[in-house]
Order: sequence, then C-alpha cells, then structure tokens
Amino acid sequence: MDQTNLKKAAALIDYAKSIAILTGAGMSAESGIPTFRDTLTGLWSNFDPEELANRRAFVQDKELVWGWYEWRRMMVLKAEPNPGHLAIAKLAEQKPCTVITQNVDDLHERAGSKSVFHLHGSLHQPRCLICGAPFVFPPEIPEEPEGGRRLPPPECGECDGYIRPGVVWFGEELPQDVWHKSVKAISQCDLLLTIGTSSLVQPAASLPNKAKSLGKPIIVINPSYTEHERIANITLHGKAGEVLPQLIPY
Ligand code: BV8
Ligand code: ZN
Repeated sequence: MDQTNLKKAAALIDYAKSIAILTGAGMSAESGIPTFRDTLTGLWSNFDPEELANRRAFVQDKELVWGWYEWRRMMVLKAEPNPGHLAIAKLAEQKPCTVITQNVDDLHERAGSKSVFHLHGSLHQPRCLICGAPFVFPPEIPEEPEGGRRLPPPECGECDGYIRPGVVWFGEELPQDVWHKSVKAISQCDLLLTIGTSSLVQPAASLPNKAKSLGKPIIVINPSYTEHERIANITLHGKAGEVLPQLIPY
C-alpha cells in the first residue's frame, strides 16, 4: 500500500466535517459474501447477473430465482461484519457519516452504522410481488446446499401472489426517497469515499460524478482499477478490510 497516498487520504478524512461513503459488493467480500458476479455459481453459473436479478426472470421461473436469493440470504445471516464495516461505523462516532450502499446485506448496520441508505433494497425485506404486503421470514437460518437449489417462494398471506426478494432488480426504479436522500448526502458532504464497487451499475455509479461536479474530494478504495479512479483525488488499491482500519484507527 502506497504510504504517501494513505497519509494523504487519512489527512482528508481527518479534515472533513461530514463524509459520504458509497459502498458496493466488495465491501462485504471479506465477510465471505461473494460479489454480485461471483454469486453466479452452481445452478446459476451460466447466467448473467442481469438475467437473473430481474422481475421477468422471477415471473418466468420463481423457484430458480428464489433459490438464488435464499442461498445468498443464508450466507449473509451466517456472515459477520469485517474490519472495514467496523472502521466505517467507528468513523461515524467521530463525525457525521452517511453510508450509501448498493449492497442488499445488513452488515453495515450490524457493524454499528446508523445512517445507511440502501439504493438497491435489502435481502431482509421481502414482499408480495402482487400486492406489496411485507413478508416476515421465519427466525431460523435457511440451510441451503452449496451451489444452491430451486426453491418455491412463500405465498402471500394477503392475496394469491408470491413473495419476492426485497431488492431493486435491473429495470426497476430505485426507491425515490432513498435516491433523493443519497443525492442530498453527496451534495452536503465535504468528502466522498467510494469503496468496493465496480462503478458499473447506474444510477448508483453516477453519484461520484455528481460529487466531482460539486467539487468534492473523492477517495477510491478498491483492489482493482475502476472508472472512478479517473475522477478520484486519491486511489488506494487494496481491500476494504485492510485499508479502512489503517485510515480510521479503531
Ligand atoms: C434503473 C440488487 C430505470 C439485486 C442490484 C444507464 C446506463 C447504462 C445502463 C443503465 C443506465 N440506467 C439504467 C441502466 C440499466 C441498469 C444498469 O446499470 N446496468 C448496468 C449493468 C450497465 N440499471 C438498472 O436497471 C437500475 N434501474 O435504472 O431503472 C428505471 C427508471 C425509472 C422507472 C423504471 C425504471 C437498477 C440497478 C439495480 C440492480 N440491482 N442489486 C441483487 O443484489 O440481486 S445491482 C448489483 O450489481 C449490486 O447491488 C451491485 O451494485 C452491482 C454490481 O455488482 P458487483 O460487480 O458484484 O459488485 P460491485 O459492482 O460492487 O463490484 C465488486 C467490486 O468490489 C469490484 O470492483 C472488486 O474489485 C471490488 N472488490 C473485491 N473484493 C474487494 C473489493 N473491494 C474492496 N475490498 C475487497 N475485499
Ligand atoms: Zn399479496
């Protein structure tokens, strides 16, 4: 890790009065949660993420799609927040921080982060596909085989619909209240950290560009190159769970 860049990034964090933090699937990688593209193994290995994470796929084959989400939910329930999540929660004890996550897990919250906006929904908020009635999962952790299996989704208790995952699928609009709060957090922050996202999915990936247009400094943390490096003030090539504790001692 480039120590000069690390020191510069730590100084920007230290100097900032309020920080916005955009996170992607890479944030949860060290908790053992495969990134979005890596979750396509076994039964789903010959799918493209966009083919599976959309409403049409669910309507066409609800057992295939529900099985994938239950396997992912099981992994999240068995996972723990990693040092990167904990460092972000610690930072929020020192100054106002808003986490804007593309992730559908609850690891930021379980690490102690209070202000978390879920741009793409949550695995823990399923609802009826037809009437939208919320569904409450049974308390036990699903025991899904590695590589997953087809699984019938629960039926809605209010109508003859089926329960769908509480996530934002490709082709679906992001929750407008969450989107507007996220844009506001970007406008009000004086530093943006963007961590563990391939910066491919829109409109989430447009948020760093918005920050740049408003003259906000940007720090990118990712083991590999992403487009946002081009607009970043500092890029730290490393893992979230390794870099963040060096930036935010806790
Ligand atoms: C919409 C929930 C319109 C589901 C997800 C404009 C231009 C081009 C395309 C579009 C556009 N506008 C809309 C589109 C279409 C589409 C889109 O963006 N397609 C892309 C692929 C081109 N967008 C949409 O459909 C959005 N909807 O715009 O609707 C609309 C408007 C009005 C009315 C009606 C409709 C909805 C997008 C949301 C899709 N849902 N998630 C689920 O989880 O199942 S997105 C999903 O994929 C994830 O949430 C994640 O955000 C995204 C990418 O997944 P990954 O690649 O795994 O993760 P990530 O990108 O974060 O990459 C991993 C990174 O981590 C890598 O960089 C890696 O290097 C790094 N890493 C690895 N290990 C570590 C690490 N980093 C740190 N530490 C480590 N240890
Ligand atoms: Zn219903």
